[in-house]
Amino acid sequence: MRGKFITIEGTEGVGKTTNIQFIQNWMQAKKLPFVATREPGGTPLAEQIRDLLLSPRDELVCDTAELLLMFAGRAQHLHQVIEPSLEEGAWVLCDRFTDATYAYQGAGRNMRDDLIAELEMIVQGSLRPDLTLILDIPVELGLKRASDRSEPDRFELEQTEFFELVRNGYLKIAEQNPDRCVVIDASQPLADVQRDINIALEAFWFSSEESG
Ligand code: T5A
Repeated sequence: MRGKFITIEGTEGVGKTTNIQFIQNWMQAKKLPFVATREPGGTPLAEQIRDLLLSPRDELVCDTAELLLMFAGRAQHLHQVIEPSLEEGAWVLCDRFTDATYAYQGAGRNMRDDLIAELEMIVQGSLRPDLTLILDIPVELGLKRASDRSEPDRFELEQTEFFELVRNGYLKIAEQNPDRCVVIDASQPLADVQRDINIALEAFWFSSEESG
């Protein structure tokens, strides 16, 4: 049976990396075969593209170049990791996917959604995540957590207003896709965030089992 595709999303410092380990533990407890991966990245080529995208640089990266690099890495990642894993019956847990493109390049950089949708169709066809956990947090708190943890990457150098647009972009995606998206209040203490993630995973598991 084909595996399930779960993505985890949110603005900077929202706690994706921290909670991915928790979700992996949940999958292990369910004895599910799974692959944990990330975007941008997930293959050697796509990781090189990630470095190009995240390294701070003097040259201003134009929006179209940024968008196309995101999808170039995604095409390789899908071809080499995501599709074959799902096909073999493994669950795929991905730290960010195309919702990040709608949120960052679409809402954040003001690129047209129909243009992103066209690239999405070319690169993914009909593939979409089965479940998306959107960790939501006030922008300032997320940026504070991210800056306490490490040096800023090229995106983290953006102004607060940019991340407000990104956050609203994610909330709009959640509103438009209630069947697959669950918004989690990530400003709570970690134990409470993980309790809510567990509830979402169990509900998804139950409905997957029901539908066979
Ligand atoms: N991007 C990506 C696009 O623009 N378009 C796209 O299509 C894609 C795929 C990728 C960048 O690329 C952009 C978006 C991003 O800017 P990334 O590394 O995936 O970069 O994203 P980041 O948000 O930068 O990821 P981070 O690793 O910085 O943040 P996380 O993983 O969300 O946060 P995490 O888990 O490292 O937590 C941050 C700190 O907070 C603490 C943790 O211990 C850690 O110190 N923390 C908590 N503290 C208190 N209470 C809680 N509940 C906490 N949860 C975590």
